[in-house]
Amino acid sequence: MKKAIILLVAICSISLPAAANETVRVLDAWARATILTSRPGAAYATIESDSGDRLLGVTTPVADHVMIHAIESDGDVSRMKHVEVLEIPAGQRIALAPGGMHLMLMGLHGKLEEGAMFPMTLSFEKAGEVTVEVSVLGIAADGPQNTGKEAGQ
Ligand SMILES: [Cu+2]
Repeated sequence: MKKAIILLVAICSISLPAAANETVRVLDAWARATILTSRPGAAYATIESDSGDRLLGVTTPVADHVMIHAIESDGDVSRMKHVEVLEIPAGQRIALAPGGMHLMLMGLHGKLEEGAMFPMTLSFEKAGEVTVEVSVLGIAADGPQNTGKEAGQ
């Protein structure tokens, strides 16, 4: 009986989403719903790597191209800065979140509708390509834990 349970656990861990890779993990990928296709969309995720890696680029079928953006503040003014390569230090979690680093979806092919999902492929120097499913949350969402739907949000 115990053997059967162990086997079941083993099967379950194999069927985890494609985001699970031996060296790099891309967790909680989400995007904000968009109203206008003329404005870029923004996607977020948490990335971690056991041995350290570098994110070289991102693609998705829902947009022409994806840029890695950081926020740079200069006094009261904050502006977006294009990041060519995002370093993922070993054992650290890099959180892409509203108000900070994000993936800018340039040239959206259509509105990102709340509740929809779309694939996004992240290319890492060592781990190669990691494709994740991105959940589209509400336009006021701050993340998968705060979808902006709770009272008072
Ligand atoms: Cu941006």
